[in-house]
Amino acid sequence: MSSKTLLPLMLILGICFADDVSNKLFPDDFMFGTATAAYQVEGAWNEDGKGENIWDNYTHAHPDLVADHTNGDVACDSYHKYKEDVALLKDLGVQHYRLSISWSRVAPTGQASLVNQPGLTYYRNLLQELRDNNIEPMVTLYHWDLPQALQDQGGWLNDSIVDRFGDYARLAFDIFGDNVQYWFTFNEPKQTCLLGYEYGAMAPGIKEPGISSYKCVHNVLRAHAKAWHIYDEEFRATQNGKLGIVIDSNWFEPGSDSEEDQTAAETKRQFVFGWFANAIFNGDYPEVMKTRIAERSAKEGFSASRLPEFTDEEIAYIKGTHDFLGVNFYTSSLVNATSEPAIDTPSWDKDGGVLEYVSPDWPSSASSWLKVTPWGIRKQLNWVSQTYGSPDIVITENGVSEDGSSLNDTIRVDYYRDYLSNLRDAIDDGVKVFGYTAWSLMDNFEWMQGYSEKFGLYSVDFTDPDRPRTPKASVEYFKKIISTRCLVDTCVES
Ligand code: GBH
Repeated sequence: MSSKTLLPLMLILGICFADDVSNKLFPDDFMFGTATAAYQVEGAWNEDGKGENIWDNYTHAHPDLVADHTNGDVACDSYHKYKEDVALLKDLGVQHYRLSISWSRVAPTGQASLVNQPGLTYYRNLLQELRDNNIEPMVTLYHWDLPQALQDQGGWLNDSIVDRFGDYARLAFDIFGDNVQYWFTFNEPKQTCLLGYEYGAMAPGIKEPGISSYKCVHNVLRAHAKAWHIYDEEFRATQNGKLGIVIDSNWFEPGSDSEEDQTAAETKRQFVFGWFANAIFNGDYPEVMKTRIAERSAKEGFSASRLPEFTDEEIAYIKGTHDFLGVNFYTSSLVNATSEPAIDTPSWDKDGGVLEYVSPDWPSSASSWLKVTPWGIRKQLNWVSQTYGSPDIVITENGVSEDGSSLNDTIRVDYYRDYLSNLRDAIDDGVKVFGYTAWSLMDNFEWMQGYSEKFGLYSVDFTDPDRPRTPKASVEYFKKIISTRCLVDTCVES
């Protein structure tokens, strides 16, 4: 093609695609980072005194349930390669790194008075290495890997776990807090309780729909509040950090403009996001959850609502237990009103009572659940901001999967560009979002999908005992975004 025909073509393509991307600079103090989680990257599952956790137990007992029959025994071997990981972060130029602490590595049975020194040393070293490289750690206390000994006592269904978690949080603040300014109690508690106790689709694999997931969340919220108060009363004055929770949700877009579908979408948002956020910001479960679950429980013949109640004292204790908010955002769904589900066996889905689906027009990824909907992050951020009084928000996870067939991961480059562009628009909308965390630094153990779905900026060779990391094309792009604070070739001041 001659340059005469090529140039207009490039201009047209440029207008169609590039112009949609924000050309506004990100604020100077905006934080870019990447994330991982302990069980997904560390490996060393039984080394140096680490205790067994529910993911060790579940994957060893049921290899058939994991897509490629793998587990996190070795994973990315970050337990031994953490200095290399920090070097990658340094090279990316990130402001922060989000990691999680493996509870059973620091307290093998879950009981904080029985610590495992090498486990404490590992995280102290990792946090120091980050500090030495000017990378701000964001630390999650619980990214799904409960000590098995606590699961054997009922896990999140046993009320005593609230104190166990509080003790563990205190230990973490005490030992690591001098190096941590951003704490998260729980990562995606919805997944802990729905996949773990409602659908039985993840560890610990309990399937008691409509009952145990509510009980699980009840204790998770109490445990979150306990950790926040411990931090507030015992550590804030000296450590001066912030503590929040990470909530995940799709953006729920009404399937039509009808009043019914708009209400249905809002109901779904409350059942997913409000379940946690309404409690933490306002002290209690959303009205629509309380009403619907009480009504359905009565019709099902329960003498009380399947949704547990907080006492007035608990409401006062839980309300306001946030210094900021972590939001994991990946994708969107459409929601329509539908006829009331039949009264038979209870479930969280029937309690919500709406119809959720995706548009066939939305581009796919390597994960069945993840459709590429960049516009959704702007809507989600605006909704969260408006619903919960304009909190400080950090996107704690956002990313997309591919199958690992090419290091030229254009799907990820486009995904980051388009989602970040919408995030930049949300800043103009007035949302106080101060950071963005790409999931993930590197390919890792993607839970029930094993190593088959790749979310990493870096590829990891899981057949090589050294687990070498290789940059994908998205590394160059993410570096450029971080160094220029700009998504396109040239940006304007905001
Ligand atoms: C996050 O979960 C997690 O925090 C992180 O650990 C994980 O690696 C990352 O996202 C990528 O998945 O297969 O249809 O049963 C995001 C929420 C919960 C979405 C589990 C996928 C399984 C849906 N994920 N869910 S399905």
